[in-house]
Amino acid sequence: MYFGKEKEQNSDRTPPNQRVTTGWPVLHVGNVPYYEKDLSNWDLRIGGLVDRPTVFSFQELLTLPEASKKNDIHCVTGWSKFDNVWEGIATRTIAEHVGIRKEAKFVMVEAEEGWTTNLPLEDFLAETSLLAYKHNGEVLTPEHGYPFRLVIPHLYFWKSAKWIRAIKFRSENQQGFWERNGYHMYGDPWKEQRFAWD
Ligand SMILES: Nc1nc2c(c(=O)[nH]1)N[C@H]1C(S)=C(S)[C@@H](COP(=O)(O)O)O[C@H]1N2
Ligand SMILES: [Mo]
Repeated sequence: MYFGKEKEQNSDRTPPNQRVTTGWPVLHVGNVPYYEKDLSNWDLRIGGLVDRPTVFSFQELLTLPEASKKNDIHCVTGWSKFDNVWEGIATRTIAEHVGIRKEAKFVMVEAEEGWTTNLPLEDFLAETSLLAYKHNGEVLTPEHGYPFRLVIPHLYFWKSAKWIRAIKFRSENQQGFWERNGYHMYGDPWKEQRFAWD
């Protein structure tokens, strides 16, 4: 792995004990999912505490207004990657579409093979959060989350679920996959909230 220059390591863009990489490591548990070319076997379910539970096909999602955002990402294993340009759909657009009820305070994100992660609603709805299908101008590769992944850049990157299949709005904060396995419920890289006890 190539690490960036000393100058970047010390910049105020790098959270504590992170190192900048120009590559893009692939990290996940389980298998990279296989989809039919036309994505007819893929959908995204939005439910829980919403007024209009919705099942989006891939084509239906692409009819929503597009968003593009540039940000830095920080993996809990210690690498950070700067200036990622993502194209996709703002999480706020999804929220407006389904109508989030006021009892909703947390989000559970479900991916292929039952992988999950949780975060507060406020963070899901941050101006910087989106559902991405392109990175730096290219459609996401299968390894990086094709067709859609969540991107929540202000939290450690494990909150940015690849291969998302459902988003559920909840009144309680429940643990996702890594959160059950010792990772922090929130995961702020600037406060080094890596593990449950941090
Ligand atoms: N579905 C799914 N999403 C996931 C994971 C996973 O295991 N399954 N791992 C997370 C972790 S720990 C990290 S660091 C990032 C890595 O994304 P990348 O492989 O595109 O760098 O994906 C996150 N999203
Ligand atoms: Mo990670």
